[in-house]
Amino acid sequence: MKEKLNAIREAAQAALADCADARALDAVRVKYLGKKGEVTALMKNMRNLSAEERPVFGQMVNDLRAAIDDGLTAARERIEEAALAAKLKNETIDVTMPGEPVTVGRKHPLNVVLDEVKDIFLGMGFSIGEGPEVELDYYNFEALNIPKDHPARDTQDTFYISDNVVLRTQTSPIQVRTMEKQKPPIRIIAPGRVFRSDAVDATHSPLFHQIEGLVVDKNITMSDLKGILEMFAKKLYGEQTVVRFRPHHFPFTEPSAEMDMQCFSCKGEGCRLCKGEGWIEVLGCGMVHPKVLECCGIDPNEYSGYAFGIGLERIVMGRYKINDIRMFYENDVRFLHQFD
Ligand code: 2NL
Repeated sequence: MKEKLNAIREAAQAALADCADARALDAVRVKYLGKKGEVTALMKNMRNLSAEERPVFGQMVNDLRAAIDDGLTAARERIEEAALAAKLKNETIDVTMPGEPVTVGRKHPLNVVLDEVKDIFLGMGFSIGEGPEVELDYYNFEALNIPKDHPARDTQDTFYISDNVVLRTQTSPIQVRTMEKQKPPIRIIAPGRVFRSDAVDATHSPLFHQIEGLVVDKNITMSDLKGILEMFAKKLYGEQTVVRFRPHHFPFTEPSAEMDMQCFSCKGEGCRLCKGEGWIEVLGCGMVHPKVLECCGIDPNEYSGYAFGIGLERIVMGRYKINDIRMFYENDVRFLHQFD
């Protein structure tokens, strides 16, 4: 009998040693200690024994049961420890490994220059105006002394939403709205997107950016305009910058002019960069037309003002030697990553 018990004990211990997981462990428990298990069966056999043998045998079976139970506990602990060790090994973090590289974006070249222009004018006491991109015909044209038959109103140039609603073709409507609401003194710049129904090529895009400026106060003259705009050019292009004003025509200013800067490459001699001109066009400007002031509820006999308009793309292309306007809108990172 004793031999049989020892054989069971050894077989159980061998089976436990082979267990690699909780399921195998439970199978061993069922095989020996379960309702139909081998140890349970031994207990059931006890009734065939004599009264003297019974307690002795009972003790031996109990000892066997306890031994297998201990074996189960020990095997469970071994399996859990091994699982934990494996988990820890897997999850070890090597803090000396290089990290995942993070791709950092850059400021768009249009914004690099726009922010500089804003800083320059903010520094000279201007504030920044905003307004809708979908605009009434009145604010885009009528109030700016652009009559119904003016070529700028041609459907070729303007995106019409309806008879009296357009996509703004310039940012002047921002300034018209400001003059309507606010009494002089007015000193604002109006940067923003503008839209023209142009065929796309290296220098034309149906969407581009303008920065307009407006100053209205008592006794504002052309010399104020020239002083501020020359100062602006020197701050943007450097103190050595030379500018000139050339007569021009805009329907919303009188007199009107264009400001050029002397070519920094040939100093006015004429070279490839300035296409032999010696000068590079920077902006258009003029004294606000009295009709425009009047339209906006400002008395032209009491107040005068000047205004100017800068094409952002054009000055950014000049600065970075970009020869195709489409580059700005294509979002090619090889292009975008070249500017700071
Ligand atoms: C250009 C020329 C210009 C203006 C814009 C303006 C606005 C108001 C009244 C009078 Cl509310 N004028 N704006 C004046 C002169 C020129 O832009 O070549 N822009 C790219």
